[in-house]
Amino acid sequence: MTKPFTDLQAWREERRTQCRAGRSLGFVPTMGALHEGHLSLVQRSRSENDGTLVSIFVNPTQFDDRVDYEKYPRRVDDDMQMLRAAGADYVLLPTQADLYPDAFRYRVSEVDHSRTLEGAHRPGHFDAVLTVVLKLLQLARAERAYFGEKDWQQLQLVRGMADAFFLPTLIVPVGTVRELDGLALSSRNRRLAAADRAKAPAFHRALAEAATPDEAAHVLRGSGFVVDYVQDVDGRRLGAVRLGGVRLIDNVPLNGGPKGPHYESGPKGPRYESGPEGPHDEDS
Ligand code: PAJ
Repeated sequence: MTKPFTDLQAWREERRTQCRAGRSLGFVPTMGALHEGHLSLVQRSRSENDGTLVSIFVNPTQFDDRVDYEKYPRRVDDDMQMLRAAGADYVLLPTQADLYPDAFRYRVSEVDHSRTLEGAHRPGHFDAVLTVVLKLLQLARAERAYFGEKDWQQLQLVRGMADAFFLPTLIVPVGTVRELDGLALSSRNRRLAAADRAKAPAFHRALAEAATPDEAAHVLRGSGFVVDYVQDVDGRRLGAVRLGGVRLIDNVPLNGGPKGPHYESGPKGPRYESGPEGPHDEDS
C-alpha cells in the first residue's frame, strides 16, 4: 500500500513509530512528473530498505526562470499511480508554506563547485537545491537517500553537503536511465517538439563519442543545438544544451571511467547504465 502524507506532522509521527520499531527507510526526493528514471531510484531503495519514501515537491526557489517553473509538468495523480505500481510505501506531498516557514531566509551555500557548469548558467540554483534537500532529508530521517547520476553535479554537491554537515543519511548514486536511442529520461523531454525529439539523441552521442569537449560542442552546434557548455571534470564529460527552448543536461564517464553493466528491460523499455542489476557499492 502506498500512503500519501500532505501533513508533515503526520509523517514525522509515522517516522518516529518506524524508528522505534527499528524499520529502515530509503528516501527518493523528486519534483514529480515521474518516469522510469525516478522509478529506478525507488526500485533501488526498495531493495535496500524496509520502507521507501518518495517526496514530490516542485521547488520554486531552484528555478531561475519563472516560465520554466510554471511550465514544469505537474501530474500528481499519474505519479501516485506509478508509485503504487512501483511499490513505494510512503509519499510526502508538502506545500511551499510547509517547507519554507522561513520564506527562504535560511539557505545552504556551497561557494566553489556550485558556481561552475550548471551553477554558472543558473545562479543560485544549487543553493536552492541544497537548501530544499537538507529540509527534506531532515524530515525524512532516512538511512539512505537516492540521487540520479543524470544530475551529476547535483549528486556531487549533495554528497558534499552530507559530508560537510555530518548528515546521518547515506547518499546513494543511481545510474542514468536512457531511452533506447540514448536520450536520458527527463521530465522536460515531453516538451520537445517532434523534430527536436528526433534530434535529441545526438546530444548523448556527441558527449560519448567526441575526442574532446570542444569537438562535442562543435558537432552539436552543427546539428542545431545551442550549447551552454561541454566540459570534462574528474573523469566525466558534462554538458548542457538547448533545443527549441528546452534545456537538456547529460553526462557520460570518460574512457576508462566506471561505466557499469547495461541492462535492457525489453525492446521498448528503458536502458539502465548501471543497476538495478549492476554492482551496488554504497561508497562508490
Ligand atoms: P527531479 O528532476 O524530479 O529528479 C529526482 C531524482 O531523479 C534526481 O536524483 C535525479 O537525478 C533522478 N533522475 C532524473 N532523471 C533520471 C534518469 N534518467 N535516470 C536516473 N535518475 C534520474 O533532481 C530533482 O528532481 C530536484 O533537484 C530535487 C533533488 C528533488 C530537489 O528539488
